[in-house]
Amino acid sequence: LPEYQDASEVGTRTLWVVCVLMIIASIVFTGLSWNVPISKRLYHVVTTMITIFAAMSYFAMASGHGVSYHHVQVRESHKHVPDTTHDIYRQVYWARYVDWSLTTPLLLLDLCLLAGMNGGNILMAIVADIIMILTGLFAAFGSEGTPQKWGWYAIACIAYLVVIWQLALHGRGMAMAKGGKVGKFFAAIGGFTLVIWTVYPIIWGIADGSRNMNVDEEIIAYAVLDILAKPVFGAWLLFTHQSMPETNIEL
Ligand code: RET
Repeated sequence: LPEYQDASEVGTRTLWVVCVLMIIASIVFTGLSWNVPISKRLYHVVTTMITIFAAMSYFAMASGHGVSYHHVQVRESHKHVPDTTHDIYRQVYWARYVDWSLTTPLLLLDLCLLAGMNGGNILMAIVADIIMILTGLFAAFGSEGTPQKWGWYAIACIAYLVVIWQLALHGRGMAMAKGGKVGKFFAAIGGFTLVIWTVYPIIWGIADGSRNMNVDEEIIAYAVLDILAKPVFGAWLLFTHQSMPETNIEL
């Protein structure tokens, strides 16, 4: 008999809770945007889109549509009868990758605009980020125990290093050049982003990579990260932007 590894009540309830939080954040950010003239709403528009995409993705995952079963491995059923095997299928929430492929470029856009980076560097950071998410998706559906699977993961990690490189080097440099206040704020929110984002590939390696985390634990870990990376990041950015005219942009 095959074994199915899937979310319990706890995992499903967590997905619904995050879905509701993302909707609330979208409403709050929309309200905040009404306090500023339409021509100055770029950060608000970008940040609100991020939580709207996340709400849709969490709705898909919670309602059972953004997920499919992936054949994980064939394992021997009994120690003493080595030729009886059974298949293991594990839920892979592919809707996450749809979400991330849209929202991580938008999160980066927020940071790039804040820093005042130029078009070329912004595009390189965003394209590297899309490569990171898509190769992460290939890794998630890669056949178990094949070198390709970790090969895709390695490519995704290299792409992630390109993203960090763009932001830490060019982003920080440009932000510092805009003046002490913007530079300090960019260093703080960029450092926060760096720490949160770096936990994603670690969770992936434990959950999807080496299967040392069950589906519920995986859902909870990503839930905490997603709340920090989207609503908390967004609120911090928008409130600081509103009280810091130096962060205004001509776009
Ligand atoms: C994957 C696996 C492959 C290796 C790497 C990854 C990085 C993912 C990141 C995700 C960030 C997501 C955010 C979501 C928003 O809420 C795809 C997990 C490097 C950095 C910020």
